[in-house]
Amino acid sequence: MPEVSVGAAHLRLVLAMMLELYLDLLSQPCRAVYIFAKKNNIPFMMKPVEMLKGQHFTEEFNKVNILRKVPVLKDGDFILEESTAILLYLTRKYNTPSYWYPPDMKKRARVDEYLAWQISTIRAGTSKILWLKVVIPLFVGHQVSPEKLYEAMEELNLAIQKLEDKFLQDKPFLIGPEISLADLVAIVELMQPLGAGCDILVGRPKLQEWRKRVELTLGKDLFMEAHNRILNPQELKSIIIDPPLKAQMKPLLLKMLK
Ligand SMILES: N[C@@H](CCC(=O)N[C@@H](CS)C(=O)NCC(=O)O)C(=O)O
Repeated sequence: MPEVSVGAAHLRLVLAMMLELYLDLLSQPCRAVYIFAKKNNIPFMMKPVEMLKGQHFTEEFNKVNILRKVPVLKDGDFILEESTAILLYLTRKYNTPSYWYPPDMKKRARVDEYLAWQISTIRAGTSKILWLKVVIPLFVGHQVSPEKLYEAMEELNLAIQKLEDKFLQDKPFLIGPEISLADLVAIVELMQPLGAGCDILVGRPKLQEWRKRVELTLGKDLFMEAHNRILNPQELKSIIIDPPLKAQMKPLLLKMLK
């Protein structure tokens, strides 16, 4: 009997000390954190937060992150937001292989450069396509005009061209011969428009080869597991948006579409 209670107490302690990751795998930064933790065998407890069901607006989640965004890492009483900060924290805490964030000052600076650059370019663009084609229609009840979509695609294409010309060039990965955080953060973004049925790498053989290399290096099974939901447009289109969230967002989105 005592053994059982010691075991249970130990289990409670282990669970209480376990890293928690609040994630919605429809979100690109969440997928980057998820893939990184899994690929590096970092033990964590998954705390799913379904944004389209408004779970990021609950009181419970507000206690974790007043910014009401995912991903969030909770390590004991330490709470961290922002996917890139989370990825860097995990590389340091778990001493992950150095190729993710190379110690060489200039290579590291290149990873930093990509992580900073992508926020207002690739990330902004890929999110827009999925929102315009799939998410906004779920909220407002009709399709978005083709002109809006065209504009968003043009903007994203410019960013992708820069990704190829400035970052990838003729290298196997964005920073050099090995995968790094830059590739992980880039690939999850470029997968996002696929959820809307748009393969934005069509006609870009160099980036297509790079995508295959990154997928293989991360592991096909893990990659597919993380992207399972986003690659299922039918499921996405049938999601029922949380009614209060819909009421709150619809007027804002309609205004944005004008
Ligand atoms: N820069 C942040 C972005 C976080 C973010 O925008 N998360 C989105 C999901 S991709 C979110 O939680 N959106 C909910 C909302 O804005 O209401 C990061 O990289 O972690």
